[in-house]
Order: sequence, then structure tokens, then C-alpha cells
Amino acid sequence: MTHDVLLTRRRTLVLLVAAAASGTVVAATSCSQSQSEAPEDQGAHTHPKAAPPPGPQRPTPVPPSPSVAHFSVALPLLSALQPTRSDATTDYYQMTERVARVELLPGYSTTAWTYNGVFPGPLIRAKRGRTASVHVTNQLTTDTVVHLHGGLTPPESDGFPMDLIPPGGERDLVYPNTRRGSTLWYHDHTMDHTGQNIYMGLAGMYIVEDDGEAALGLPIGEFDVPLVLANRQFTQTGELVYPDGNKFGATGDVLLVNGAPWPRLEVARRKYRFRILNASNSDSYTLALSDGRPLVQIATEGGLLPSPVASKSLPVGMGERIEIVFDFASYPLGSQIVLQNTADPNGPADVMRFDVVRDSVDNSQLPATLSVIGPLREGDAVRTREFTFEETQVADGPVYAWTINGHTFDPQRIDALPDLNAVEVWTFRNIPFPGVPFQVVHPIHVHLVNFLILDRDGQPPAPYEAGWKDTVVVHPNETVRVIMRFEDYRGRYLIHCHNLEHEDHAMMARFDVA
Ligand SMILES: [Cu+2]
Repeated sequence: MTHDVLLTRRRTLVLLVAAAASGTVVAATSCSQSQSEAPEDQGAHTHPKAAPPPGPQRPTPVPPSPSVAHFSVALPLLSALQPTRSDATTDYYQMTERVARVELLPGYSTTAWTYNGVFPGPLIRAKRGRTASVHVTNQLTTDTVVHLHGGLTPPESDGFPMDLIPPGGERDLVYPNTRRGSTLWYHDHTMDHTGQNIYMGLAGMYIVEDDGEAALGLPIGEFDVPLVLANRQFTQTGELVYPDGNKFGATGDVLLVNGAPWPRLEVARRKYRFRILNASNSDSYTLALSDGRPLVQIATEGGLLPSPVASKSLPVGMGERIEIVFDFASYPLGSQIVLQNTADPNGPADVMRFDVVRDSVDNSQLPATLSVIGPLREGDAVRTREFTFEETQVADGPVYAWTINGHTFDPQRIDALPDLNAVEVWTFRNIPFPGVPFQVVHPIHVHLVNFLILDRDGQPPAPYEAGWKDTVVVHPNETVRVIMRFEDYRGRYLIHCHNLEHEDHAMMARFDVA
């Protein structure tokens, strides 16, 4: 498919969907006062080609998913994908995108679009300083694109939305892994279809292991546990329900952790490291423990914080990763601690449960100093740029669309052109809908770089977000300033909202490193 064809399709989609925007927004106000990204809009099963009736529309309720007893399923542990071969510099991996029947809800078989037949995709444990070369074969009947989220990646492997792997196609993706240890993820990034492709299963965690980090003595092996959070909606027969045409965001009433609903993990009385990824399309979470004890965060998207930060609750927006170390040593055997989401407007909601079942020797450490965040000062910046994120009328018609600086995405248009090695300050502003209480957050993801938050509405970032990041949640009416250096690669990259349905409805912009 050519760029022009895609562009035409994109414009058509924007026009058709945006035509419903004002009615949909008004409808949303009547049923949600929340600032969460979960408007009661799941009923938008209507195909975007169907013209909506004028005026406010009541969203059609979606039937609930099959019920599952919470904590009845053991947490699936993600096994690491083994390289098919290795040489002096590179580890080679094979990934096949294919349809698979997977058991997500106990007793149900679900059709998923997978990497290598598993949901989420296989865990890749890469090594800092060693290249990972991933050979992707697309056996699906739809185009795909693979993006390594958080990677310092050359442009030809970064997964620009037009770099399609067609059905039957193959592509080699090269990830140099030169940046320090961190928890990344790979996921689909196909023009207009990222939301559906990820919802159907095309996402997985990617850890960059770092010898420097290993020297700290943090929990390793079975005590270093990836947790991939993603909510989904299911039919009564257990199939995934993707709300095609819903530009506000695909949500769901089942929270999966590593592909299992509200699971439980049996733990020993010792320290664990948990790497938490919010892979949900459109929902942010605020994590807290049921007994009120603080969570100790050690890392953001770009690796370790300067020192551990204890917080009663920790937000994790779409696309973001946080890492925590939690010590179960002080709990008696038999204790059960629930990890909750307190961002749920209906009250604390379950995420998963930790069951303390055994004693264990613990030789791991949680050092008071974890890392040095390289200085990057506002005075180093050679340029500032502003990006506004809003649903607004686009220039070429009486329609509303998700926009950045008033524009929908055009892959041919370069919206920013930083120089290689330049330091810049970028300002992100979330401009709310005028005159309605219903508002949304925009988690803003910048490809290629890691950035530091300078301030939120003029205030310094909270300690738990004072580290290297690649995605930052910008709340309604909020202004967030970030600073970063454009290193290593010239070429074509992206900045976009990581509400996947905002992204698919054109809330993206291209920047090139000159
Ligand atoms: Cu957004």
C-alpha cells in the first residue's frame, strides 16, 4: 500500500470519525466526570462509516466480560526468548507474528494476534553493548510495524508507522542496546491500526541488562519479575472485543497481568524487583498496596532513579514503566497483600495479589544510591519548542480531530528538526475541550530520546519521576516541560500521544534529527 493510499484512508477516517466528535463528547459528559482515560464510550461498535444521528448520543453499554474470581489464576511468568544464534557483537532472535489461540480467561480459548504464539509476546533480555537483531516474519493477514519503545534505535529500525511489514513479509530490526539498563517494550506501531494490533496481542517486554546495574546487588533471577498490565474486554465466548472507531480509547473490564486476569503470585519472605509496564491502550493506573505500606520505586522508563523513592501510591500511565523493589520479609507466612489500582473512579480495584508462602535467604541489596542522572541543564538547551495536544477543528474542514499544534499526522511533514547532539527543551500542553467537564490525559511519548522532566506547571517533578523517561502523562490544562539531547542517529522519528486510539486518530507528529 502506498503512502498516498494510506493518507487518503487516514483523512477519510478522520473525517468520518471526527464528524461524530461533538455529539460523542457531549454524551461522554453525561456519564463520566472522571479525568480517567476511560470514557463510557465502549459502545462505539458502530462502524465509522455509519453516519451518527445528530445531537448527543447515549453510548451503547457493552455486555460484561465473563466473570473470573480474582486471584484464582497463578501469575504467568514471562520466559525469555533465546537467541537462535550469537556472534561476537550480536544476538539474533526470530519473531513470528501469527494468529494463536491463547487461554487468557480460565477455561476460555481466545483468538489473539501474537508474537511467537504467546500473549503478551516473549520477553527479550538484551545485554547492554550487544546488538539484538530481530528477524520478524508477518504471518498475519494485516500489515504490521514493530517499534522498540524506549530504544535508542537507528531510524530504519525504529518502526515508523509507514514502514509496513505486509502479510507474508519479513524485516530485520537492529537494536544496538547502547543505552544503560532499563525496561523497554516492543509493540506494534502500524499507521491507523496500532490500537487494534496491540489490543489483539502485539506487545511484549524488552529488558536491557547492564553489568553496571548488576553490581548493585538488586534482586535477580526468579526475584526479578516483569508485570505487563493490560485491560481487555471479552465476549461471552471469550473473544477480544476491540471497539473499532472509538477515538477516545479502547478499554476493558478485565485487567490482565502477564495475560492472566487479576492473578496471584506466591512469594518468599524477601526482596523482589517488579518491572511494571502499563501496556493498556487508554487507561492509566495508580498503584498502591491494600495494607497501605509504601511502594519503593527504583526506576523510570530510562533506568534507575538516583535513589529509591517510597510512595503510598505510584501512577503509571499508558506506555510508561516503573520498577519497584518490595521486601516481604516483615510479613508473616500466610499474609496476602493486594496490589490495587486507586485511579479507578469506582474505588480501589484489584490488580493482583501477593501470597507470602515461604521463607528464603535474601542476599540482594537495595542500595541508598542507585545511579547518577547525567546533568542536563536548561542552560544547555539551544532551542525550545512547544507542542499543544487538543481535540480541535482542523484547517481543511468543519471537523474535530486529535491534533498536535493544530495538525493531524502527516508522515511527509517534518514538524521539528533538532540537530544531532543538540539539547532542546520541549513544552507539552494539554488543552482541554472547551465547556465540558469531560477531559482526558495525553501520555506523550518521544521516540529515540530519554528526557528529564524540568517542571509541571512550573513545579519540579515528583521524586518518583525525577529520572530518565520516554513517556510523560500530561493532565488536562497542564504544561509539562522536558529536556533532552538528540544523540547517535540522524533521521526520521515520532512524537505522539500514547493513548493508542488518540494516536491512531492522528495525534502524532514527525520530527527528524538533522
Ligand atoms: Cu492523547
